[in-house]
Amino acid sequence: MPDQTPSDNTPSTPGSTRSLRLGVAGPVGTGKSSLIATLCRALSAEFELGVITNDIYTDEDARFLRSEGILAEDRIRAVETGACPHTAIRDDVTPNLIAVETLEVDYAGVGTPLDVVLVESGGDNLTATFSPALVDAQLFVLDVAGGGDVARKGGPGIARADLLVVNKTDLAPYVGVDVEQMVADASAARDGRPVLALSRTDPGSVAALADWVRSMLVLHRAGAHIPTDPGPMAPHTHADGTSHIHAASDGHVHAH
Ligand SMILES: Nc1nc2c(ncn2[C@@H]2O[C@H](COP(=O)(O)OP(=O)(O)OP(=O)(O)O)[C@@H](O)[C@H]2O)c(=O)[nH]1
Ligand SMILES: [Mg+2]
Repeated sequence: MPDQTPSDNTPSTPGSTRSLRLGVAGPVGTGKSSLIATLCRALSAEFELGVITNDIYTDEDARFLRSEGILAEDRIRAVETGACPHTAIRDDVTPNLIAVETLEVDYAGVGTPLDVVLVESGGDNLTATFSPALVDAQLFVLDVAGGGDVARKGGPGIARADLLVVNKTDLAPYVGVDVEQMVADASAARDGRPVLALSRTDPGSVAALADWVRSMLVLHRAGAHIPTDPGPMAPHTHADGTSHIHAASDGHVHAH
């Protein structure tokens, strides 16, 4: 286990070979695992990749990704959070950080240091974002099936993730969503930060996603990307009746 000093997740310095740790967050079922599978398919010949999945009670996402057969099974590891997804990606990132570092150390040890580690959050609501202590950059994934107005609802992931993905655009005609309008609404909420309309069935959009990862890796390796915090989460209630109050400091109180 490497030293876990506070400086461990500071921006990489030029020449650093530490992997780019890339978070993928967003509401349940918006296509996070599928997006990771698509990215692995697009980039695995070019880069050494690893994946950490987060599920509350199972390793279902890791199983799905392994079943896709794109990466060696051992490159895909599951963290069973046992708690709300945002707890594991934001409030106490230790199990995830250990999983990422162990994966990195294991592959560096056999001479194939990882270039990118993708970390999938458990599906949550619009409020969950990664701590910059865990990932260098993060994508927030919405889908058209969640409704064209979701992009207008805001929240830290929509407003300030490094990339906002509007996923499953192939479904737009079936759910009556105007993708251009949804992207325009999202862009307006993001102050110029990038928005990508994506469908795994649209090769052009997949290529654009892969290009975004490549450019992020270049910035990371040059020490030119500073991980930023999309911001604290709003108080919110889960469907099972549990609620959480998050202070601006990110400390949070379990009210159930
Ligand atoms: N039509 C279409 N369906 C998609 C696309 N991407 C994902 N899906 C489907 O959307 C469903 C959910 O996809 P997942 O990748 O499991 O979503 P997720 O966000 O990882 O889900 P959780 O981890 O449970 O939150 C699956 O049935 C996918 O096949 C897409 O581009 N187009
Ligand atoms: Mg998933």
